[in-house]
Amino acid sequence: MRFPAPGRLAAATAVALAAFLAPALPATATTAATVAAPDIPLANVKAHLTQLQSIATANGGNRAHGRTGYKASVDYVKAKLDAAGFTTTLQQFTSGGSTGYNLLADWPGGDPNQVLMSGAHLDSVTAGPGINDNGSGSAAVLETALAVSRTGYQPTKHLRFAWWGAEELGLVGSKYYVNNLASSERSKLTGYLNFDMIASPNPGYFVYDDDPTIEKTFKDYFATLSIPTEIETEGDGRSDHAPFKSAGVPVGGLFSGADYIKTSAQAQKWGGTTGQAFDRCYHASCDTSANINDTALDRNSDAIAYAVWTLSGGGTTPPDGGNQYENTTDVAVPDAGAAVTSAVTVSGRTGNAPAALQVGVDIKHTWRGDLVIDLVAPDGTAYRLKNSSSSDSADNVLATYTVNASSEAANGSWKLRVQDTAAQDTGYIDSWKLTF
Ligand code: DTR
Ligand code: CA
Ligand code: ZN
Ligand code: ZN
Repeated sequence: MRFPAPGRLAAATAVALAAFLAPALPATATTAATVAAPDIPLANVKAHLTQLQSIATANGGNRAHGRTGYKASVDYVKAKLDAAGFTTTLQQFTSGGSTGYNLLADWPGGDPNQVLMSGAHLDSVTAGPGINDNGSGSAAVLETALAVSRTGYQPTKHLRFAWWGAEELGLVGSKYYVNNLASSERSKLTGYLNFDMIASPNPGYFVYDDDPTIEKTFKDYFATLSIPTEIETEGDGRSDHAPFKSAGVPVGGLFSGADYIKTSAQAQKWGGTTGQAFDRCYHASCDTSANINDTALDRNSDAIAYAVWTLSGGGTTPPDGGNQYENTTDVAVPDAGAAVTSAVTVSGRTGNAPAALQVGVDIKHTWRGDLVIDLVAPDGTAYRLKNSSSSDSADNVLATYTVNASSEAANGSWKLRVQDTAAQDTGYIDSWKLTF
């Protein structure tokens, strides 16, 4: 440091400076041919449905395109995904004079040239809250995505999840997405899995028969439960898989039935009521939280997870007790400029971070007194690791700081934030890591 930026001088504060950076033990992940899919907790899926019901109730009774209830639904789902370490994108479009939103969520990692997508439309009709149509699909896809994060799943393929807008107006959101996807990006899609109405109160177990591999994957799952399935025969074009199929993407999905009537033969194999619609509240105001069959919701949610894990091509999960998360990408620190950050995604852990979270920092920088360093937790809380100092003229910061992060959820995107507060000396973040 030669000329401190005005007002930047600060006395060093006492920060627990630990010993030297522990020798980095390579975090060897357990590599398996195929990692088993986790069970999707029904209670978690229903909790999302409860939230969507509350949102509808607070917004005129629906979650329809162009209404406040839809954007509130998007905000709810997005917040969950951001906190779980997904890279989310809101894609806007216009339909019927109103702004619509598609929500995309990418799970960092995997082969970018092989993308497996799973999706559900998040909008309801204006007549009601749309809890089965299609809160059920939306909640199950959300909880599957959260399970990917919770388990720290690192699939061979890249995973992308989607929540579509304005499906009820004619697949508007999904059509917009596919039509605006560059052909080079479209060709990377190895499959699109669609889930629209998967918890109908008088349920059937229908599997889309568009792509044979995807169809078999779902049928194999239901065979493990000894549940016979039928081919979804209401014809293509009835939901958001249609634009993907038209674009040549392999598609599949699950469906528990809408306004068609359950036959006696179907009631024989699935239970329920002969001569009654699979969902008597289809597109009606009674499509509320009470309009859900829990068994169908649970089975279909688990089937979604099974398909996502199976079709994402093997993968790894962190070793039991895996406790190190590192980012070794160099990040330049602008001289006397804005702060920069480097992130690590923590996943697969339960509960909060420890009271003695170890933060290993390796920054190459002349006159390290210029630097202010913070750890930023997934919820945005900043923990000061190092203050600037007008007297610390030594070079480089190679240290491990101990932070009491016990009030922070462990999973999510943690960031190291570094700012050079004085002119003339420069450097970069070489690497940093968290040890739980
Ligand atoms: N169009 C969907 C419901 C629906 C009706 N038939 C099928 C077949 C396959 C998937 C979905 C549907 C809706 O109203 O959102
Ligand atoms: Ca389950
Ligand atoms: Zn519908
Ligand atoms: Zn639907």
